[in-house]
Amino acid sequence: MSVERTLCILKPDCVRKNLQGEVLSRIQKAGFKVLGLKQIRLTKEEAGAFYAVHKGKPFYNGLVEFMTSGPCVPVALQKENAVADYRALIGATDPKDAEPGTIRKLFADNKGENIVHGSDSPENGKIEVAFFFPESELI
Ligand code: DAT
Ligand code: MG
Repeated sequence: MSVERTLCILKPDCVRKNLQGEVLSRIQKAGFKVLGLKQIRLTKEEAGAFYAVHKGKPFYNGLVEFMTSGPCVPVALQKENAVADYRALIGATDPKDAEPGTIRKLFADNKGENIVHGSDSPENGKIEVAFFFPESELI
């Protein structure tokens, strides 16, 4: 196992529900180190670019709409085996399919509004952290 970076985004539903601290606390208790964190409001262009891999899918426009609907909180995380461990902690994309005790099972309303983002590979973890944080903002 090696030290990896993974990008968490506390999505607009998480911020609207005032769950930023609750969710981040669970992430920190699971051993993740917070390298960087900020609250931003994504533009349509930024959200579209971040989710470019999903362009053309039926949920793409709704996803961009949701991600720009209010502020969100990107969090750069680091840990041994961060990508897989973080995905296990948040649970499946659809909270209906998520394991009991996972962040999405506990807090998400549906597949579209699912509280948190997580990177899907160590390579994408690096790329997605860099999407939001210049190296100078990572400590
Ligand atoms: P994940 O966020 O678990 O990596 P993903 O990469 O497949 O899931 O999709 C990115 C986001 O897009 C997901 O968090 C919520 C939204 N999404 C995916 N599939 C969807 C669907 N069938 N209906 C509505 N939203 C969906
Ligand atoms: Mg994904």
